[in-house]
Amino acid sequence: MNNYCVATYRCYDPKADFAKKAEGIAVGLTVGSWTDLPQARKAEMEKHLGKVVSVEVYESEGTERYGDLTIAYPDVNFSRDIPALLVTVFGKLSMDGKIKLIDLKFSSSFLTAFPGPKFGMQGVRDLLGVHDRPLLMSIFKSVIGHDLNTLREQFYLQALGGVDLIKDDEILFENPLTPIEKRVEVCLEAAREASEVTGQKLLYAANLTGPTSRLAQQAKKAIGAGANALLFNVLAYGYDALHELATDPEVSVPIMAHPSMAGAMYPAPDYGIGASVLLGKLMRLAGADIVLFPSPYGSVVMPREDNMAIQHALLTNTPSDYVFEGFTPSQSHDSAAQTSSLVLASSFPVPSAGISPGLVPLILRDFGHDVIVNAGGGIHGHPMGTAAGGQAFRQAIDATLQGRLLQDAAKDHPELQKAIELWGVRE
Ligand code: 1AE
Repeated sequence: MNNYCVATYRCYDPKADFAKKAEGIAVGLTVGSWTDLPQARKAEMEKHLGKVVSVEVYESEGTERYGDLTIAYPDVNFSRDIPALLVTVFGKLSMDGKIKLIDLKFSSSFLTAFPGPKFGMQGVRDLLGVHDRPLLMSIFKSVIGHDLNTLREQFYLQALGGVDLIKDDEILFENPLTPIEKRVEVCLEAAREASEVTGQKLLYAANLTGPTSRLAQQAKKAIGAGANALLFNVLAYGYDALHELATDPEVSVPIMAHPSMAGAMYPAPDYGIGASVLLGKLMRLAGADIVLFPSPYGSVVMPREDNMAIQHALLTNTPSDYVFEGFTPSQSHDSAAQTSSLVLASSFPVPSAGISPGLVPLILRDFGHDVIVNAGGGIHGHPMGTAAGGQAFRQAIDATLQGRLLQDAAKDHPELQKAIELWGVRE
């Protein structure tokens, strides 16, 4: 029996026969043409033929008519890697009119090529020894053109603020002033010094950059120098580059996926790839332990429903969210779909961009404990300095967990008070 990976597309058209369109995709992206084939050839090609799983048409007054078309693609047509899958299901099709890839499910045999995140959310918490609250991350800012001493100083101040993670800015590339192995050495030295004051552990995600052919070597150089996490601009390199790193046994630290370039792919309603596929399922499948994405609250805004869909894709343990279960219950042959939980570890969600302490109640309302609160400008821009910026966030997180209004908690905490005066509160 064939295994299939399944793609769902949202297709906008005022008049199209969506059933016919779905059939055209199923045939066109697999065997090319079907009706013209002689019977003998049909028998041979049957196992390569795509199948329409479902077609749902939505039309109502005042909204554009669209259809959700779900097509199953036989695994036998493509190798077990994300580039081959994406080119099969959305290669040429991505350029063929108003059509957006909104979901993907995989056969259990395809999934076996993807061990997923090495650490996942639980592993990251274990490394830090923090299990009872959301984590806090700070982003290095304005570090281009600076030397190691300046970097060290900025790192120390961020760490003093009580953050759990510090990440490089994604635009800090390999450079002669602060090469990755030197950065790691000085920053982790500063982390140890700050830890004597805060008593906290800290992960530093150094930005892994350079030509694709040298990424693994760079990662190992950074890890050799003591790196305990890596940042990676996944979409600029491709998911397969992440998959290679995540499955390399010597890349023994969590990998944080940055969403750079995602804005070119997910925001249009009728083109591109849905946010939950782009920044959810495929990131987790390729092995990202931590995934950043724009939040609904800050400066680079993503709709809340997209955020919630990404969160679901990163955290769900329900096999049927990822595994295609077959065409009808009686045909269901995919054993992984019937096991009690998904084998992929979950990836830590990080809604980001323009986050300030006054947004913490909203972030925790939507994401609960299982989130990393992440800020750059909202920490460095604090009127009392960078360390106070981190402290204000920790105070906002503690207050929210205790069910206190930030305005009340701020009476006991000048750092939070100043942050609220500058950026306000949204509850
Ligand atoms: C969506 C990515 C956010 C990010 O990488 C970044 O640098 C945010 O900075 P701030 O918090 O907006 O200053």
